[in-house]
Amino acid sequence: MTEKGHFTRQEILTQPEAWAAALEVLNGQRQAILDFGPALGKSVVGGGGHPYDQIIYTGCGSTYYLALAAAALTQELTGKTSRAFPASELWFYPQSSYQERGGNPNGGRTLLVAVSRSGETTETLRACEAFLAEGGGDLITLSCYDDQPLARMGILNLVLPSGQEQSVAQTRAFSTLYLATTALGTLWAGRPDLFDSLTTLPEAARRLLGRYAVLAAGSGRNADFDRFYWLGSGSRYGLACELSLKMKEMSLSHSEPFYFMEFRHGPKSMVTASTLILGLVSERHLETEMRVLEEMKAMGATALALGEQRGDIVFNSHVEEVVRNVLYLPFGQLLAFERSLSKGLDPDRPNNLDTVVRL
Ligand code: F1P
Repeated sequence: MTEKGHFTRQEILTQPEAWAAALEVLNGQRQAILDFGPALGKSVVGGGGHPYDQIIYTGCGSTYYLALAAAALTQELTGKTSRAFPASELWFYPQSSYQERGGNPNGGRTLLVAVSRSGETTETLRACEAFLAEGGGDLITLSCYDDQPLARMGILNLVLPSGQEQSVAQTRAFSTLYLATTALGTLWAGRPDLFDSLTTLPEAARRLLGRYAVLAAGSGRNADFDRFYWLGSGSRYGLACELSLKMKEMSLSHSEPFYFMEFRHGPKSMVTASTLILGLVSERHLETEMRVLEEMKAMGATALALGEQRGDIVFNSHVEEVVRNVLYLPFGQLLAFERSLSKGLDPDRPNNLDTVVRL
């Protein structure tokens, strides 16, 4: 029998190598990705030559949160309207996302990007099937297994085997797939310089994992904490959702995500001396976000800020703000992992969960 958390630990710690391998795959697919060029207002593949109206990202659970983060980032990078829906919502309510009134008579104007670690989650497959049957537009898939159905459904299927995992809760798969959506955004934005800068992120993550492992263990194992709040705005909100889910799944703790400033509009009533707040702070709104954390500390909470230059977990990546988000993930994953172990749980096997949800 393997020790508790054996796989999750390994998957968290090998993220730098997984990211580097994924970036190589994506670099090899650079032209195929550029061919979609939605930011340039053209669809040269499949879509009849007209521009896409929107990009939709979809997934389930972790990969839905990934979709949220990716959509915000893609719109920020490219200016193209980008949204995220859970795959089940896309499947059940196409009229709320891509379906035009009276069908899609002129061919779809949506570029759908479906993300799934396994490539076999039923809701994601059904959403994609319905989208294609409806003529909703073009489909790109992002997954980790080339022998699963999703990897055969798109007009472009990007497979990143370095994200594959043994654990139920996603860590390495999530960050690797998320980094891939960041890479797509840089290329569609016509920013090859930003794409190239992504290759420095694995080393930055290696440094972070080394430098902050002790802080993650100390905070994660602190039994005084009984509630966790993850604050992140813009493209960081989806990541706050994912890290909060990690805390729930792995450690069965009370954990919730919020847009940074929204926390002050009600949720802060939950703050006590046993609260740990994790702030995914930006550079752009650093002062305002730091003030929120200070205010919560004055109410008795403990707060940790994660950010590029100032805070408790400092990236020092020197990569442009818009593409460095993936660095927020490793510390939060470690925190959840450590709390799980300290409660005697097995992070590899969260309660009631399966690796793949099938209907
Ligand atoms: C997503 C998913 C999550 C779940 C768990 C396992 O699957 O099922 O919904 O929370 O983390 O993965 P996938 O479509 O990304 O394989």
